[in-house]
Amino acid sequence: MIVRTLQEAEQSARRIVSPDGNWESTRLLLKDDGMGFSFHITTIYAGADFRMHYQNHLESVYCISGEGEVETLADGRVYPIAAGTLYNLDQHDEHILRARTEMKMACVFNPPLHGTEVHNAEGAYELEAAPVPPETAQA
Ligand code: 9YT
Repeated sequence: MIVRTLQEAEQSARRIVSPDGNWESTRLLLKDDGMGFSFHITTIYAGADFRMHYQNHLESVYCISGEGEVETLADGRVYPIAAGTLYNLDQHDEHILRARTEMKMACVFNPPLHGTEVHNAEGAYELEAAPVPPETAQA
């Protein structure tokens, strides 16, 4: 069994701060855990407004707290986000995420992330990113 706490993981290299200043994410489960998905607690900072396009991954995002919206670029639909909302990028949907307040999200990625990924110019994660630093493996 694998047991971790967010509090401990936040103090380790599992916590990734996005260079674009829009979000940070603590990756509680990663590829090397062997679950077939990764699981993250992500904070989207208030006022963030940015585009993503996960061409290589499927993602489910559950809002724990905060308020915002997500827009799918293919059809221009805008979906409000509040505590309890789950959105799923089942079509590798290109989208814009807007945070009216800080939002806490639980995110699941398939295939799982390695751990150190940040968005590339397309708003995607490369499929083969750098492996997790050894010190995180024990966290
Ligand atoms: C909601 C979302 O996709 N935010 C970007 C960060 C991502 N969830 C991650 O890497 O944990």
